[in-house]
Amino acid sequence: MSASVIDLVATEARFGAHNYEPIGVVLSRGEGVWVWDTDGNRYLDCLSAYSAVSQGHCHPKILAAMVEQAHRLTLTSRAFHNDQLALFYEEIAALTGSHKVLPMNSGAEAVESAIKSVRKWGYEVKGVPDGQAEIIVCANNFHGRTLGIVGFSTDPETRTHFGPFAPGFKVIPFGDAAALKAAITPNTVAFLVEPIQGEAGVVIPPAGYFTEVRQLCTANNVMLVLDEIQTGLGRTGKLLAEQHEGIEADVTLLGKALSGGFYPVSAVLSNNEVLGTLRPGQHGSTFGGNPLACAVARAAMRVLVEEGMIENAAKQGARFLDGLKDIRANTIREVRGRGLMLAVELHPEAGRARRYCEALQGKGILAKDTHEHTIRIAPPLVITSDQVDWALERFAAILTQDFS
Ligand code: IF1
Repeated sequence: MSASVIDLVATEARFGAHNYEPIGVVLSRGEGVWVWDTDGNRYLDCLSAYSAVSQGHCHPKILAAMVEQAHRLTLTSRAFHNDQLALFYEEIAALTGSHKVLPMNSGAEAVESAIKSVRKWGYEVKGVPDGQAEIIVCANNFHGRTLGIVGFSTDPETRTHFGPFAPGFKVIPFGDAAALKAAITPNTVAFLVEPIQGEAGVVIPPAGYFTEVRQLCTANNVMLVLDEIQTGLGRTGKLLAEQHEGIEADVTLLGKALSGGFYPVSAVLSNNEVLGTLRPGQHGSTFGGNPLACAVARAAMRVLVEEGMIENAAKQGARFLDGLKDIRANTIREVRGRGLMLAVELHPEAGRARRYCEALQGKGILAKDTHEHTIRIAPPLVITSDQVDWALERFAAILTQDFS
C-alpha cells in the first residue's frame, strides 16, 4: 500500500468505531464486476457488497435514473405524496406478485417492520391475546444488527452485552421441520427464516424442508416470513429463492440489490392482510419510499430483468460451482452454493479463511471469509463465463496452497 493509502487506513482506525476489520485494500472505483484500489490495482469483486451490487458496480442505467431524479426531487417525507412511489409499488408488485408493499431503507428495518406487522396481525386478525405473540426463528440466523433482531441471534459475537432483549422469540434448528411443528403454539404469529442462511456460511436446507414449512404454517395460521434480503432478486439464479422450493411466502423481505448498491432501499412485501393492519401513525420512516429511492429501485429492478441477470446468475453460478468442485485440494472440506451465492468451506487444519482471502487479493480477487473457515463467493450477477474461468484459475492456485 502506498503512503497516502496507509494514511487513510490509519485515519479510519483513529476516528472510526472499530466494528469492522476490513481486508487491507482501499477501493476508489468500480465498474461491473471490477473494482480498483487507490493504487490502480484491479480486482474481481466476489462479495458484491454482500450481494447489494448484484447489478454490477455503477450500473449506467441505475446511475442515470439516480442522477435524473436527484436533479428533480429527492425527499418529500410521507407527509405528502411523491410521483415515484406509486410507480415503484406497481413495478415491485408486478415483479414479485405481491399485493402490498411497505418501503423502508435498510434490511434490518425491513425485518423490524415485518416483526411489528406480523405481531399486529396476530393480535388483530388471528386473535392472539395482547402481549403473547410468539415468533419462531432459526439458530444461526442473520437478520441484521438492530436490538430487536440481535436479541434473537444465537451468535454470541452478535448479541453479547447488548441486552436486555425483547421477549417473544423462540429459536429452533434450521432445516428441521419437525422442530417447527413442535414449536408452534396457538400464540405463534410467524416463522421468520432465510431461504439459505448467508452469514451462517451459505447453508442450504434439505430438499423438501420448505414444502413442509409451508404446510405447517398454513395449517396453523402462522405467517411464513422469508428474509430474501440476501437471496432475493436473482442472487440464487431465480428472482426469489422461494421459487427453488416451489412455495410462496406470506411476507417477503427485500433489500440490498433492490437499489443495485446505489442507495439503501428495502421493502416488506405481503400477499395477504398482514400489512393491512398498519394504520396511519403506527409505522413509518423519514426516508422510506422517498422519490430518489423509488427511482433508483425501479431502475435496479428493470435492468435485473431486461439484461437477463437472473438467468445469468443461474448459468454462471452452475459454472462456478462445477469449477470449484473440480479443484483438487486437500484444503477444501465442502463446496456449496445456489446460483451466484457460493461458499468454499475449508478444513479446520487448512488455516483461517481470512488468510486465503488475503492471498486471493494478491491475485486480483476480493472475497470475504465467514466463521473462520468459510470463503464466501458472490460476484455481481453480470459476470461472464470468461470471468468465471479467470476467477477459477486463481481460486485453484490459492486453494492448493497451505496457509495453516
Ligand atoms: C454487515 C452477513 C451478509 C442479511 C439478511 C438482513 C440483513 C442482512 C439475510 C440486514 C445483512 C449483511 C450485513 C453486513 C454483513 C452481511 C452479511 F455476513 F452478516 F451475513 F450479507 F452475508 N437479512 N447482511 O444478510 O441488512 O440492515 O445490513 O441492510 O456488515 O453487518 P442491513
